[in-house]
Amino acid sequence: MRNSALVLLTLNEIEGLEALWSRLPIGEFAEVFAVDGGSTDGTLEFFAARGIPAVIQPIRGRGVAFRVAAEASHAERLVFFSPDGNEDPDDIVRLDDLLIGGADLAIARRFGPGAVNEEDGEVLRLRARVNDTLSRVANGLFGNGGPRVYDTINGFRALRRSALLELATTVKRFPIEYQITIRALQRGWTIGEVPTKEGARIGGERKAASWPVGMDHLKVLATELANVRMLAR
Ligand SMILES: Nc1nc2c(ncn2[C@@H]2O[C@H](COP(=O)(O)OP(=O)(O)O)[C@@H](O)[C@H]2O)c(=O)[nH]1
Ligand SMILES: [Mg+2]
Repeated sequence: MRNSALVLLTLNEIEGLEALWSRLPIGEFAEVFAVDGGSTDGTLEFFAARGIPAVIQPIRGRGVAFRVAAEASHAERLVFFSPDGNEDPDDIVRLDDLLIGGADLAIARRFGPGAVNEEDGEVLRLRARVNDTLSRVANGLFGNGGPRVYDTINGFRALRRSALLELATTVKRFPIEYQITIRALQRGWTIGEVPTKEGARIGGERKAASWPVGMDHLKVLATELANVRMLAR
């Protein structure tokens, strides 16, 4: 069995959970638990019925959830999975394998060769373009000319628990992943990516409204840049 934890991130995802549950590699992981942002749609009852512990966050937000997971787990590695339909359960084990193979951070990438994101085939692909631009900027500013990271933002990712703690992240909400990737790039960590096929949301509601979340990513970019300047002085 893997000395890793499969961490399920949920805020009202009952439809996705019901649809995906049989595809999750539960038996492979030493720990499986949920970090929940305050679900009221039966998500918590779903976990309870299956004996899956759910840690309820004191404050809402995915950034908080990442830190709560690191503190709740005893495993060496953490694989974060959000059961809303966007993420392909087949990639869960692949992400952990990248860490076992030596990567410090493993990301399921929705961009680059062999990958598919939710907006492929649409005309404007606005979200995809913003995502791609944010990734290019992060590589350019923090990558030190190292290998390109195609998807600096996707939440479907894995890293060692000690690494997450060491990064001392501060973001409370969505751009936690962007902060993690930027800090990993700055440190010259090995970042492995697996091409993924992003699926459509299965049910419930999206919590990441594009405009405010996009702005939050820019704020993270600004704070991380300011940190670099401060350290350089
Ligand atoms: N634990 C936890 N999960 C959250 C929170 N907010 C959103 N999520 C989960 O994070 C995943 C991604 O959220 P979503 O709204 O689909 O964002 P998008 O995929 O970027 O559009 C879903 O599984 C949500 O249920 C939160 O505050 N806490
Ligand atoms: Mg989603």
